Amino acid sequence: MGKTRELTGCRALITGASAGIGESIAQTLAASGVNLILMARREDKIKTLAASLMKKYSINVDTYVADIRHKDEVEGIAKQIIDSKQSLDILVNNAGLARGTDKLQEGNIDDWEQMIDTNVKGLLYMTRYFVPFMLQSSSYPQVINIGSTAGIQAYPGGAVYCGTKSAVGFLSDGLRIDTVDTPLRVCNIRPGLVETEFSVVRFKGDKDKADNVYKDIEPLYAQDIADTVEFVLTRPTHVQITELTVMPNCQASGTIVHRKGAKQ
Ligand code: 8X3
Repeated sequence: MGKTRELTGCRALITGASAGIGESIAQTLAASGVNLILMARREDKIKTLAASLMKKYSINVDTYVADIRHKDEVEGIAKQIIDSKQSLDILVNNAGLARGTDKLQEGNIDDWEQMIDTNVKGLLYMTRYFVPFMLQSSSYPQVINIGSTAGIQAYPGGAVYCGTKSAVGFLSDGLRIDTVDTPLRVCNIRPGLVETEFSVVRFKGDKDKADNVYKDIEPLYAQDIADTVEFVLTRPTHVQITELTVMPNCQASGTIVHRKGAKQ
């Protein structure tokens, strides 16, 4: 029987750490004594979060402002982190977004590019620039990619978002295959409906439309996904959870959701 993996003293990099699932993961890992590197576009948010986590948990937290769509920014940050000569044990590729619900044949190309550049290319840049360093610096490295139930089954108006999240699944599998002769563990966590800024971003600030997504249901909360991440990370090191789908109890698949008062 293997021992639960101890996280205290590990170092984790989280993208999209300024809010929602990323922020909850940062809070949860900090409470387990993990030193953090927070990456996001919003400097004020990650700086405030870092200050509060350092004070509350006596851990080290570094912050880097970056848009992972920009390869040079990711490369520059990787250089600084590698030069710091501290290990990197955990990479949480959490940054991602959905934009719009247009039919594919009428879709907004700028929206497509933003989703593909962040959810797929940004994740690839992070993987390319950080995984070799993790393999070299950590005894038990782990990559967690935040995918989605949208990557299992397409839904109306979600073709490109679903396509990007389906790509996250295959990129997770590909990385696991290409590093099978190393200690790296790779997990694709696929959340269903989680109430965060996700829908406000998708509907470009239209709060009413966003609220409708979670109307008459109890969705998941960001903390539920952070708890899942912690569960995956703390399995004994010979155990690799390759993918995990987490939905609220009212959801049965990407498209089947029971709303209070509705007839099935
Ligand atoms: C988010 C899940 O169903 O809102 O990745 O697309 S869904």
